[in-house]
Amino acid sequence: MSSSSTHERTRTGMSKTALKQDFLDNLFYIQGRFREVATPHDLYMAAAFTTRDRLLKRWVNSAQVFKTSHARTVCYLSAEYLLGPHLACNLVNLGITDTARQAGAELGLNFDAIVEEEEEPGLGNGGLGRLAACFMESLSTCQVPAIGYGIRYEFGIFDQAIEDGWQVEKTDNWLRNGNPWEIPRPKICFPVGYGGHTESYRDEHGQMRLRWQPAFMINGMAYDTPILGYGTENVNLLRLWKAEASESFNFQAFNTGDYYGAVYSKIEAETISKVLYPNDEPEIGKELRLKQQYFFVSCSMQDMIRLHLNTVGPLESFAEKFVVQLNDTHPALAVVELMRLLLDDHGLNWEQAWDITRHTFCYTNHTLLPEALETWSVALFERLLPRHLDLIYEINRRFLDEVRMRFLGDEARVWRMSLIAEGGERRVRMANLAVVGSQAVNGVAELHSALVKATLFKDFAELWPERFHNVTNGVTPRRFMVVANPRLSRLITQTCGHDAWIRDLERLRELETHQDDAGLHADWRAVKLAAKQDLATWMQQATGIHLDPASLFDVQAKRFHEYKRQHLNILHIIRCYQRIKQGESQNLVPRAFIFGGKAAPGYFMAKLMIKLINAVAEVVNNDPQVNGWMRVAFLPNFNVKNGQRLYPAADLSEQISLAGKEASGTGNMKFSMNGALTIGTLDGANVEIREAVGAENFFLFGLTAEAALQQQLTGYRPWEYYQSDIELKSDIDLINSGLFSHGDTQLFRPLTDNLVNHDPFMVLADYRAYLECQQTVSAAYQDPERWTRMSLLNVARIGRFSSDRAIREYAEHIWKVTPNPIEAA
Ligand code: GL9
Repeated sequence: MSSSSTHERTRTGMSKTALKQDFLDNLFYIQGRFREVATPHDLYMAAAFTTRDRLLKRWVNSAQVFKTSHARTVCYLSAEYLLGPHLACNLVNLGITDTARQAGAELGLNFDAIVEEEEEPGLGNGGLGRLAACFMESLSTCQVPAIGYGIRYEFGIFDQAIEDGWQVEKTDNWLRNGNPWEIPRPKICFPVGYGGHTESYRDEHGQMRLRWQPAFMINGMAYDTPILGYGTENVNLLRLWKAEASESFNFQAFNTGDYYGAVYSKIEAETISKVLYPNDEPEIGKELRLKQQYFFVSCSMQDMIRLHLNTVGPLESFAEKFVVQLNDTHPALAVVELMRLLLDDHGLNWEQAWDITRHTFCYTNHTLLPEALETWSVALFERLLPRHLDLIYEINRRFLDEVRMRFLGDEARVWRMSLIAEGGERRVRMANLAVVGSQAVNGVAELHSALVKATLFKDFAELWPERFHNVTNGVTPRRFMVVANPRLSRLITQTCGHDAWIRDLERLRELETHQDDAGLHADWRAVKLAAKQDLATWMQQATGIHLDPASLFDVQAKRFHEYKRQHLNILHIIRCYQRIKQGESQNLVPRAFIFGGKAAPGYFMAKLMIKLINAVAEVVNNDPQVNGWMRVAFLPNFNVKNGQRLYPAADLSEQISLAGKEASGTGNMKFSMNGALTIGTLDGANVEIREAVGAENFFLFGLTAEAALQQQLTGYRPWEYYQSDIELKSDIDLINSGLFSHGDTQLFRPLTDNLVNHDPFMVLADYRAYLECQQTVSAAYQDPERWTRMSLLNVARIGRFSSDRAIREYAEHIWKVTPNPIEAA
């Protein structure tokens, strides 16, 4: 047998022998090491390459089939992908986790330690970026041809350290040790312009046309990461762009002797994909962010056009080949960029170009918070993207004519719907641009989508009711159940007698027939206890805090934001503390209160909440009088990897945002899938989770979105709650007393003053209901049989919240694409 065919066989073979052989080969030929001197990182790299070799074949095969079959393709445009570690998920999706574990054992390696070694690509802030990552995995699993486009940030979301109770941000240098999952494509590279001016000229037919003369150009180079589906040969592509200096530009400076100028322009070009912007920071003046958005959108649209011309041909059919999903407004410039490319570079006329553009895009809205709705100043646009501003004006002119015709004399409506906000500094409204340029607009949970139509886009929904949809979010059970919680997954498979639930999550419902099985209850509790022990061990080592696995693990893990109301949770903790101190512990159960989450570096209130949690933790954890009853712990650096430790160990999931503010939430789904019960408001997807799992298996409290709005309209007076509820008053006063701040009575004043005087998210209005609901939680936990049954039913009925279901809904109602199964090559 020739050596090349042997090589071929081992490199793609799924047998244990092949894995072992290939692992040692990769260790030697890629890392330049042998077993005895290899570092943990070397071992991880060898394992990653061994896994990658096995998915490349499927990937190349998929790409070939999609190319020749001219398959309709979904392009997902997202400024963020919060991917999480690849290795464990790729092994699961290849179906070789057990084989790999055995192969490792035979080589004397610790499989879990190797998996643990991977540094995750944190190319997103939170829910929105993680959703994009779940969707990419489900697109492959559901066999929908897709490309995810985004930015290859050199620095992802910062790493969070806790120092003296405060959040400290550290740069995330995730590429430092190399990234084995990506393949650089130096030949897939597009020029992107900025600045300059537009000029008119006469084309070959004597027609007057406009074109853009940018002041400077940079290049975007593609880095491809294969995204495997579960139990399918389909592999899709995540294509991330890295900014590089364009060489011709460099040379110009170089030739005139300006060496430093040439180098400087290179550095400046490369800053465009340097760093991910944290959320919840004022956009004002973030010129680099607009540059980033245009950068990746331009590369992506140029790439689609290249692919179309190479495969299908004439651009008239572009919208049949591609459907482009805009993940929030961050990529909304794609609408304008496609117009520019079709008009200026490819010679189409306005009607043709607009018809194609309008049928290409769809837009997902992820938030109603006014401060998160993007606008960019017209002045900045003019300076950076003058041609695009012209096009936006023209799109707006034609659009507003349509509005005027439909709603005669309603100039107030025209004013509200315009793509340009007038009065004060003129600004481009990216959300309005996204709606005007899309054939479909959706929210991310039923309540949110209804509010989108009734409030944010009311005028647009009146003009184009058929454009508005709902697709409730989902998460991938492969990562958040199979990989994160192998014990629970095994128990489910054993109980159901199959593992088909992993691909068809509705089949978890089969667990319902076992809901009263005492043996299963015992196993269910043992699985939860083991996960809690794992987390306790990890927390002890990471924070020095001891958690008792027998206590109720009460977890709130998500970004820090006032609307998510971590402070409501803290007020409850302080109430428990005071009750125990006063000898009123009869209705309590021992609890571990666990928090995780990052605050935007510039968001003072959110950072103060983190400090308050750690301050309360310090007092509570060092008070022997309460220690048998409660612990408070902050898990540092909540990211995908740490999330995977947290979800399986939670008994109680805190989803306590003010109703109407959380568009969907996705952590709520991850906790439920792992058997945690939810304490929550009627907000976002909580509403649908409660409907699915049954009201009797969900701890509901708080104002409805409607009641909250009503109360704010008629005048909400938080101080009245403060004055009339003595427990509430005493909890807030205890913070102000300096007990948690070594006598500093001022430290937390910004928080407490804001609560008492403004309380924009109605913490005080929901305080009493929250406390009462927490009492019903404690009572339920005291009955283990009942609790276990509730937990089991949460898992049994959570199937709807798989991202596979979400993707199928997008495919059918929004994208009009059908699955394209790939045969094994
Ligand atoms: C968010 C919403 O706030 C969440 O409720 C929603 O679940 C996700 C995904 O649809 O999108 N929108 C948003 O800007 N973020 C979300 O989590 N923020 C971050 O990603 C930090």
